[in-house]
Amino acid sequence: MNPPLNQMLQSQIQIEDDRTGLSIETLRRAIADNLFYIQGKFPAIATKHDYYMALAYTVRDRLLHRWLNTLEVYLKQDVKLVCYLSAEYLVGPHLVNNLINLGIYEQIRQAVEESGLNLQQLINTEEEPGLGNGGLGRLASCYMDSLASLEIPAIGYGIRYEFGIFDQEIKDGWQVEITDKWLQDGNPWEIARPEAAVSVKFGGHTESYLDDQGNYRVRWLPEYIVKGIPYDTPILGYKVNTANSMRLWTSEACESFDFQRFNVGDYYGAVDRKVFSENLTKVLYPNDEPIKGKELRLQQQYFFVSCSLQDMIRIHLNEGNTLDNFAEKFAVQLNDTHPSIGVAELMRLLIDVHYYPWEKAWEITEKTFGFTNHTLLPEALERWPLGLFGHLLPRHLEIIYEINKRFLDQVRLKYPGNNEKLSSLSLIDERGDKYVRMAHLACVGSHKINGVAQLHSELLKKTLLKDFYELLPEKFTNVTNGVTPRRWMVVSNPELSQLISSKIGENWIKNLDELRKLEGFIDDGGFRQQWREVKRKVKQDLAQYIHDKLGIIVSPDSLFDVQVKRLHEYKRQHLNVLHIITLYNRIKQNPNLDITPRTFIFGGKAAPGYHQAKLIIKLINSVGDIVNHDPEIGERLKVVFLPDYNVTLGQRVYPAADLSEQISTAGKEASGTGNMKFSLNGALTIGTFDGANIEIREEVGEENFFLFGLKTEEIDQLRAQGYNPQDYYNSNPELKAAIDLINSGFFSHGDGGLFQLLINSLLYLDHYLLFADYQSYLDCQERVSQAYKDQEHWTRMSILNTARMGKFSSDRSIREYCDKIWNTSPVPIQMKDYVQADG
Ligand code: GL2
Repeated sequence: MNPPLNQMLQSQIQIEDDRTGLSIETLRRAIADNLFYIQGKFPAIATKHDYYMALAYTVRDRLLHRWLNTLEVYLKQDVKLVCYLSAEYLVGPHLVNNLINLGIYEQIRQAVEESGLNLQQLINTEEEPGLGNGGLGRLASCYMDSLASLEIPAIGYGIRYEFGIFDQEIKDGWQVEITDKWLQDGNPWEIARPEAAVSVKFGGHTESYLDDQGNYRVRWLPEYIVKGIPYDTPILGYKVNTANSMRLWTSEACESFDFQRFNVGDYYGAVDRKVFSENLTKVLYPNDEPIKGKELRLQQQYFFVSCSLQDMIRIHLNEGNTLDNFAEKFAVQLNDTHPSIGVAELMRLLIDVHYYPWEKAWEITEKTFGFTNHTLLPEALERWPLGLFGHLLPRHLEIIYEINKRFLDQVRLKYPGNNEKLSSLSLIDERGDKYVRMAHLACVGSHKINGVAQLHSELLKKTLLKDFYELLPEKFTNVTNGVTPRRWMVVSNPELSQLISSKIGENWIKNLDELRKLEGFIDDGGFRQQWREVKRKVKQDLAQYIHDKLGIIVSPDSLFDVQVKRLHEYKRQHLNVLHIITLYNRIKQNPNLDITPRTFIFGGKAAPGYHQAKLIIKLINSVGDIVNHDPEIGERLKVVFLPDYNVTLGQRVYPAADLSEQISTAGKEASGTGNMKFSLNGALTIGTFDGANIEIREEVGEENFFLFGLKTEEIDQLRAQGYNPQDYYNSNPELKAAIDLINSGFFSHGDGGLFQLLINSLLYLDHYLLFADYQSYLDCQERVSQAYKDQEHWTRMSILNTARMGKFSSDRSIREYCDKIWNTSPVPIQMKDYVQADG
């Protein structure tokens, strides 16, 4: 009997097509085809970049089936969508991640080789999109990976900065910033959707009117309107069919020219508005944490939030809904205060555009939003001067006043006659110059507020948001951060991933708790040997990279002691430097000293206007110059500053580390996520009782973690007594010697003044308590050195670190967000008509 017609058709469709096929031959042909038809090149004139593009399009075709299928299912089933609003995404390179998530790395490698090329070289050609500063932006990208891998319908909304985080060069030891032109050679991963453009208003004034039914209404008459164009990038989950969207907005002028001006001969005036509008999404602000009230920054925030909320409403209404059930269909997460203007914007859209009564609009708004706080640093709390805010967003200021009025009524009921409470909780700071407090707006307008590690969430309740916690305790929760094991193990450390899979299978990649099974192999000497060999191999690779980039020779047998993260005084890279100088002094005093050879590796960018942070970079490089060239030191100490630390470089560095430096002043690092990446890759941590370090230590066991330094309560006590850094300087000869050596100009060609600002800030203020923690840090480092001498024991500790990192998968974090905050569940995607995900 003949097979039914649809089965016949199905089998015909499954004959390999150039855009979907996964056989090596088809992939090879597709790459050649794209080179010709998309890049317009033939092999003899094609550059590496042309081949990269041809390959990227080949991979993108294979994503598109999953992506469109996913979108279709979301549409048909009218699913609940998580909308992650984030001003930053530190995406990292797409190509290799997509190969891993599609499960076609090996096929592509062979197809590329058969074309006479090298896959690694093509992978290295990709310019990573650096649309974020540090941990906060990288977290957003890990969460996008987990959302897709867990099959949770989601859109990541953000800004398509034309210039992302600057590229860093080091000249004469100083940081030099170079514009990041990531879009210059084209971006094969995104698709523009001009048909989904929206308009965003700015400035002007409001006026009230009565509608046909006699209702009091307000309309906003803006000074100007900017167009937002979405660009979509598919974010594929790991070995599932779900591909969610990252939708980034670009600003454009509504009209290319102002024709009235053009007609009267004012050509330059005519293009002014266009240039002004397009400037809005030109550049990412390069400050990691504290930012000052810059008008353009508020414009950026409002722009992308308004675009995104209008987009959600359009999607919702297109599906035949009314806005009554908006909160049941959209869970909108505010990634820090940057998008918190969304609370006022959703109220505006509901009231002024969709004519909802205040009470109903407020109910929808509060149910829709969740707010994640990412820092306790008071200087990072966004406040906008009232004048600036009202000038740019006059209608939102009115709405915020009304929200505040109603909120303060609630406060009065709870605390009658307590003006202190009213003033501390108010959305408007009126203690001097007036400001709008964005964190307060986010707290009042969200149904849940979370910190990003247990300690941080506890401190939030005790300090920064204490009054809110007392008033609204049920809103507060914690979701400890996590990182995706796909990028931070499978992509970045294929050698270790393969070793692990050879022992416990591949399920750990989707269920990181399975790494616990490695504990069963801890007594297997052969396995420990293999573990060491992998570590040595990746250290050798990094040593080669260091040599190629910087001409410094480092030994892969030395202890790789690594601190990579943004430069910030609270992260205390300079405490690390004090340790290096102390070891240097010890060797100079006792040239035969037997110490564990170490390679100190640093990397990280400083905000361009943050002088102390830039001085710390200069200090690291200056100390390196002396230490690395001192024959008496030899191979015992090397100091390396890796320029332009970014996701791509992180992928090289984490796997090669023996020791992870997580040495922030306790209470200052909200969570940290680098700490998790290191541990996952088998590094041991030297760390303070801060952020997620505490939970990492809890998981890996205190005997497998090097803890030092004052705890938050001890710091509070010390400060209350009156902290005097001079006491430590005067009573600790090694500390004094290290500081004096810097001050003497020894590291700066005799210029004793070069580091004076930095040293004086330690001697006379030491806000981050380096001196108080110095001795404890040194003692702990000594324990590290001793431990490293026993390689068998060190390997056991390393394996246990990896084995016990299950908790720190971003999959676990996302599950918690789904349960505690978003109330969403997975929607598996079946492929129709096309080949299945696993090929
Ligand atoms: C940060 C915190 O400083 C960091 O500790 C945390 O891990 C990340 C992600 O939650 O958020 N806050 C912040 O503003 N930046 C961070 O990295 N930039």
